[in-house]
Amino acid sequence: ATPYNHREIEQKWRKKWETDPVNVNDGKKPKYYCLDMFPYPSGNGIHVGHWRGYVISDVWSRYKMLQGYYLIHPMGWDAFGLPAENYAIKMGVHPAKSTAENIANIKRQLAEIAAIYDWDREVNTTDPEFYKWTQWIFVKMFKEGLAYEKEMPINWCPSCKTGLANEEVVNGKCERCGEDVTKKNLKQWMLKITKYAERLLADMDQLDWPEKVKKMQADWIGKSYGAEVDFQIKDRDEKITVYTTRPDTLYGATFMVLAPEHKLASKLSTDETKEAVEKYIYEASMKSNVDRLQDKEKTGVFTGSYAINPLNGAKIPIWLSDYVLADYGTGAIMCVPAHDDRDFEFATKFNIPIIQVIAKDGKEIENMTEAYTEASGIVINSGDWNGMESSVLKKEAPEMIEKRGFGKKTTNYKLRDWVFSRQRYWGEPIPIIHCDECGAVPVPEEQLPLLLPEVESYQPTGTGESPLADIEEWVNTTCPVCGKPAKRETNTMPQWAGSSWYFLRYVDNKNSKELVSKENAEKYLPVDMYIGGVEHAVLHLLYSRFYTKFLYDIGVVNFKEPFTKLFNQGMITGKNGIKMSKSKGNIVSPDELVRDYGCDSLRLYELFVGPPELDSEWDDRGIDGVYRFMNRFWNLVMENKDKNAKETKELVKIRNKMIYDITTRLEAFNLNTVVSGFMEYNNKLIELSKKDGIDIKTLEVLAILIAPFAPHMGEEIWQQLGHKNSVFDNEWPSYDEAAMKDDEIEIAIQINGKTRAVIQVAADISKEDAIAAGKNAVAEKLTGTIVKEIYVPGRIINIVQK
Ligand code: ANZ
Ligand code: ZN
Repeated sequence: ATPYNHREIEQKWRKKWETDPVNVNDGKKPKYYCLDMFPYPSGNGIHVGHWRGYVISDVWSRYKMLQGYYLIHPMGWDAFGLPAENYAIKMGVHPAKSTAENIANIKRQLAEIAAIYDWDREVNTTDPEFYKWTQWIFVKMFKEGLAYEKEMPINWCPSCKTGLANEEVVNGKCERCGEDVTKKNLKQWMLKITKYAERLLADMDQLDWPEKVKKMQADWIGKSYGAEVDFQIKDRDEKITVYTTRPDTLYGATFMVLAPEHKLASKLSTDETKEAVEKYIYEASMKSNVDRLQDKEKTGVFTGSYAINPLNGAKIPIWLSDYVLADYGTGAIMCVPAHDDRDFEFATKFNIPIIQVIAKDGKEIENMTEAYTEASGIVINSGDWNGMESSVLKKEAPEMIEKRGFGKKTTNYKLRDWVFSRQRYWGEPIPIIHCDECGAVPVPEEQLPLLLPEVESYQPTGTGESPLADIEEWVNTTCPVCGKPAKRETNTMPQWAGSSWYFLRYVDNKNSKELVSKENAEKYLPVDMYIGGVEHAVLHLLYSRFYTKFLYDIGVVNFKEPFTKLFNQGMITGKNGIKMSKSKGNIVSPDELVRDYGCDSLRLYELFVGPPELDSEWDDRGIDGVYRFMNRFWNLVMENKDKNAKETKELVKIRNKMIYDITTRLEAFNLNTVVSGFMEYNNKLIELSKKDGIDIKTLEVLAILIAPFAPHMGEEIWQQLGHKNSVFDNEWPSYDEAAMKDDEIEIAIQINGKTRAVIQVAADISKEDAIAAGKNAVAEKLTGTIVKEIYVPGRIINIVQK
């Protein structure tokens, strides 16, 4: 028989698919939209790690095609952003040029995966025909009051010289470059994502997403229930309102802390404290939020003023400390050191009394060495609340406080509005014109796209203005409302702007009149399956949901959630779990592997390396095993295709079992075990083939089952079996559970030659399994030492004991 020649076979089918696409829309099939997170076209190209996600989504797509769907499986480019710009600065190449080159290169690399992308649908976020709609959405948001300008201290990356969204600050560092993030006071464009906080939280119920990601989003949105409580300031007219999730601990409040930015912060100082208070306020203004919340020693300053606990009239000192954030809750807290770790630390450091108000079994702790933070316990030292269960009181207290007139029940969200301006060149210009008379006026919709102009220097200025500010003839314009001289906004949008809605554009990418037509949106959206890395859990995945909800609200789409199902693949790492990167020099390129083993083998190996949701270490040598399997698989088909073997009962059984195993593992996304399943069944079939040969039906099923995983192999053996059409014209095979059942036989279990039991076992049971089952059946009679075990296959087990 002809040996397996991956190069010849793969080239042949690649050509054939070009002229004869297998994914056709006949207008009758239901659609299935399987989406990859689109790549950033970096100069490094793609490595075996990137392949993994693309292979997973392609396997899933082809499986859906075999189930009778018309596939939407597009690809595009998330091409605005810092890396291209940084490259431009270094090399003096226009970002548009380097981006185009990188795209061409990656497109060539992607072709090697043989993924069934529909390149007719391609989008590129830097294409004016695309970003016209990115700007259009912004204008719509502006008109709806969701895009607004605000001057405030924002996260600032001194290295990238731009402002950042909260989501882009990871452990106090810039998500892009790793530099420590500082603060800068800037006038910013903001998107009011907070208006959607409740919906973003509630609608997660509908999503078939990994629980981990849902939890990350829920935590980021951070809804909490509690109360606002008013404390009178002693000897003054003003009150301070605090936000607390633990109103049940109100009797234990022994001090109060205000954020240094609180509007009363400096007013509360006295002659003696004034200097220290001012100094403290200034120092806090220089730190970022993350810095302030990180675990390090608490700092603070006493203001000199006191507040009155509204419940018991106790006089408690008011402090300032930067562990209280200005923009959360009310920017002021009541502090209960006995039951909150941060307050405990603070009280211990500054010698403030600690009053326990919740106790396990009602027993007060003599010398507290740490806060008692458990959610349950008996209330003590709390007047008429004494004796209550604290978890009950926690729920009831907000209402009680509201009734008694010194506060109210509230909920809070951690989510903040989205800082949307970037002081960089390579992004979508924000389509706003500033007019002295009319204020901020949007560029009229019919004038979009507002093109990104050419500049002489891409260098970020670091002044808080983007390089666009230097182009006078661009900046100076006229006001679309009053016609007087006006100036263009010079900030650009963040990297996330285009990726927040690109998936909508794929289904109508040439539409010059609408972002997406109603008809296409209804027919092809939303995304059924989204596949990508988990690193975007609170960035891209949250922003996309927000954009989709907004577009739903203004009637552009008729669904509220963009991605029905989400799968996050784990990373492929180098040796010892180290991330693949150019700087570490451990990048494995797919090129030689494809050349030596073929695309199909590499696809299988990408799945075989480990459970797809986990990180897996790459080892080139493993692909040998997969390649051997491919050869054996090929040979099995070649040796049997012309034999016309009979379809025996055994073959029917193994075929059904195989369909069952492959299908259920695939449905469960256990893709590595799908590959090992192929290997096992291949071995079994090779055994059977020696006996009776393999019938055509079983060989055909093999071709169809392997097709989503190794599409060239699938097509070739389908053709070798005498078919003229594509293997993908088939339906995914179904299994017959009745036919899967093993035949059972009876085996007599003897001890010293005497039958003691009869057991039912599978007809093809192994010797070891049979003896184990037999011993188990007569266990209580095996009291001596076993000296011998005799197995008469399929009939008797005789155990000899002394
Ligand atoms: C009293 C108390 C007693 C508190 C206790 C906790 C435990 P989440 O769940 O995150 O919403 N807090 C309120 N506003 C704050 C701010 N701007 N900066 C820092 N901390 C703030 O947490 C709410 C709790 O965090 C509130 O409840 C408040 O401390 C604190 F045994 O009030 B608590
Ligand atoms: Zn005007």
